[in-house]
Amino acid sequence: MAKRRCTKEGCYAPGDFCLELAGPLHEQCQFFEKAGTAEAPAETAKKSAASKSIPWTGEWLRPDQLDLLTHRGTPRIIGLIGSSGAGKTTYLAMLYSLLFNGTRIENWDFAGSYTLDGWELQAKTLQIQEDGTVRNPDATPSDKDFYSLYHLALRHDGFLHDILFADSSGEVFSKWADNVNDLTAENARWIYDNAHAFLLFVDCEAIIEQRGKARRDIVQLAEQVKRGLRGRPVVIVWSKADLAEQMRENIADAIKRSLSDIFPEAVSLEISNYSKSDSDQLCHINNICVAQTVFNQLANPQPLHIAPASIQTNDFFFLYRGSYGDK
Ligand SMILES: Nc1nc2c(ncn2[C@@H]2O[C@H](COP(=O)(O)OP(=O)(O)OP(=O)(O)O)[C@@H](O)[C@H]2O)c(=O)[nH]1
Ligand SMILES: [Mg+2]
Repeated sequence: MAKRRCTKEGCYAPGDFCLELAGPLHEQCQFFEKAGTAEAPAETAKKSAASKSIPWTGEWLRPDQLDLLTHRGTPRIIGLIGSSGAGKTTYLAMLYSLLFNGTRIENWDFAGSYTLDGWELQAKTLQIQEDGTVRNPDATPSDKDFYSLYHLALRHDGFLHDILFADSSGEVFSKWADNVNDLTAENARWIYDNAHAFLLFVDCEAIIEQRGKARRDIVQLAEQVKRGLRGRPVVIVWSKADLAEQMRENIADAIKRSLSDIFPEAVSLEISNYSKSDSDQLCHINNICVAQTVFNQLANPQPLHIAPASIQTNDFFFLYRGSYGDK
């Protein structure tokens, strides 16, 4: 049977991203050729039965597909937030590559994924090409209705946990940071409203190149994330930390101070996707540590420290503060 292929010039879907839709959803593209796929009726019937019984394709999930998971519990969503080019998608590609190569996340055992094709597609970009270079993932599309949720089923303390990493374009999140009601930032709003935890990416390279502007952008984004956080955990991820030494000390310190004022309890970790040795701290250890930290925080939520509002009443029942108050 002839292999289905794309008619758009220069597009190699399904072997690569769909050029038209700038993603892996080539089946939905008008250029993706259906010709040459004539199948025996029995084969077609078998496939259509399969497509009804298997409602997923292995590609990234969208919010409207989450009922795939909700029948067995509430999936936990981790939102990746950071400026454009901060290394969010590369982080996911590296995380999957490490897991695929047998690295374990302590206490969190891989138990499957509905989005293996999506993970593979990104991880493939990190494989070394014949000329010794790596391609790196393409920029995540910035249209307001583009979603890419990467699924991992993990076994922790005897229970199955469904985790979804919500990736998005940094461009969209920058618009959201300027104006949370921006009509073109719908997906950023969905991620912010629905995520159970966040990875906030701080791009060392942007700090080297843009200095004060990068600081303002990072602080503005962080303050916007803080505004409606409702106690949800945030892990601060200093990405491209292989370049960290080139950051101006005063700017890096100012950013660290601002972030620790905004998120006093957040864990900060430095990561890099460029390893220097076989068990590189920034690459092999810290990339896994980011995932482990946020998973642990999701599994053991911290109590909210909310001060009780002062009650204006003369009723002794409401005014009672426990026996310590008597001393
Ligand atoms: N020096 C260095 N560069 C990196 C590293 N990781 C990624 N990069 C570079 O950063 C670029 C952008 O990375 P992406 O993962 O696409 O960034 P992103 O945050 O997903 O970007 P958007 O999708 O546009 O929001 C890559 O193409 C690489 O060139 C790293 O660890 N070190
Ligand atoms: Mg991206």
